[in-house]
Amino acid sequence: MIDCFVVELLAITASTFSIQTMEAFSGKYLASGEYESAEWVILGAPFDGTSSFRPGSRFGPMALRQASIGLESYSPYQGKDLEKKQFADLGDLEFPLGNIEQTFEKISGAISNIVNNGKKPLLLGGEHLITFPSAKSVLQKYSDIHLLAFDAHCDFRKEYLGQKFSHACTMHLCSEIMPVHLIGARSGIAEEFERAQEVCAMFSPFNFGRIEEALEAIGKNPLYLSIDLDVIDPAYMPGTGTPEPCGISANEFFDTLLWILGNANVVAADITELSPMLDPSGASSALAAKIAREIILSGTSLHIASKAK
Ligand SMILES: [Mn+2]
Repeated sequence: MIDCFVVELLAITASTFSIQTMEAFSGKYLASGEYESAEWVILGAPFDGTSSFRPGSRFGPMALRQASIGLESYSPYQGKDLEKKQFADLGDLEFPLGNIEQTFEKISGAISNIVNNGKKPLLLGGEHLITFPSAKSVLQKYSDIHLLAFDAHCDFRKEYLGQKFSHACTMHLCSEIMPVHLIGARSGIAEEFERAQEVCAMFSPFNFGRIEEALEAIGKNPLYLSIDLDVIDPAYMPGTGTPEPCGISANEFFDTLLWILGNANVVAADITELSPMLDPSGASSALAAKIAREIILSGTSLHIASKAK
C-alpha cells in the first residue's frame, strides 16, 4: 500500500510537470516505476540555499532527468537494463525557500520513509549540504553505516559565513555522527585539510590513491555514497557551482564508481552540485544522468571482480 508520503510526492510531481512533459520522459527517470517494487528510489532535493559562489544546483534534479531522455536504458558496463530493473522516481521535494531547518526536516522525513520501507534512496541535489540530513536519517536505520564522499572541496569548516549548516561544513557535520571517507579533495583552508586528516576514517586528497584502503576499511558495512560532482575535473563537469581545476577525469571516476558499486554494500547515495545552467552544452547533465543510471542498476546481483584500470 502506498503511504501518505508517496502520495504527497507524486502529487507534487503531477502538479509541477504537465502530462505531456511526463510522457516525454517516459521510460527513463521522471515519475517512472512503481514505489512498491522498487529497489532504488530517486528523490529530488532542489536546494541551493547556502551556495556562496554560483547558485543554480536547485535545477539539478530536473536537468538530470531531462538528460536521461538521451540516455540508453542499457548499461554496457554492467550488462543490465533499466527496463528490467525495479526503481521509482518520486519527483522533487518542495522546500520552504530560505528555511534550512524545515528543509532538513523534509529531507529527513522522506529519506527515513524510503529506508524504513527497505529501499535505497538516490537523492538528487541540490547543493552538497543535503547529504547531512539525508545521511543522518539513513544512520537511524543502519547504525554501522559509513560515508564515502567524493568532493573537490574539504567542506570541513565548523562554521562558514556565520552558519553552522552550510555547504562548506557538510563533511565536518557528517564526521561528527559517522565514519567518513573523503576522496578527491583539493581545495580548502589549511585547517580543513588538517581536520580532514585527523578526523576522517580515510582521507585521500587529490585523487583515488587510497580508495582501495577505504573500501577495505568499510568492508561489508552499509555504505552511503555521496557524489559531489565537482570532484570530476571541470573539463568534464563544467556545470557546477564551484569548479575546482586539476581533478580526475570522467573515465577515472566512472571506473572507480563501478568498482565501488560492485564491491561495497551501498544502501543509499546522492548526486549533488549539478548546476545545469552553467553548462549549456548539456554534457554535465548527461554525465550526471549516466552516473545515476549505474547506481540504479547496481544491486546484489552485480559482480565486478576487479577494479577497471
Ligand atoms: Mn564540492
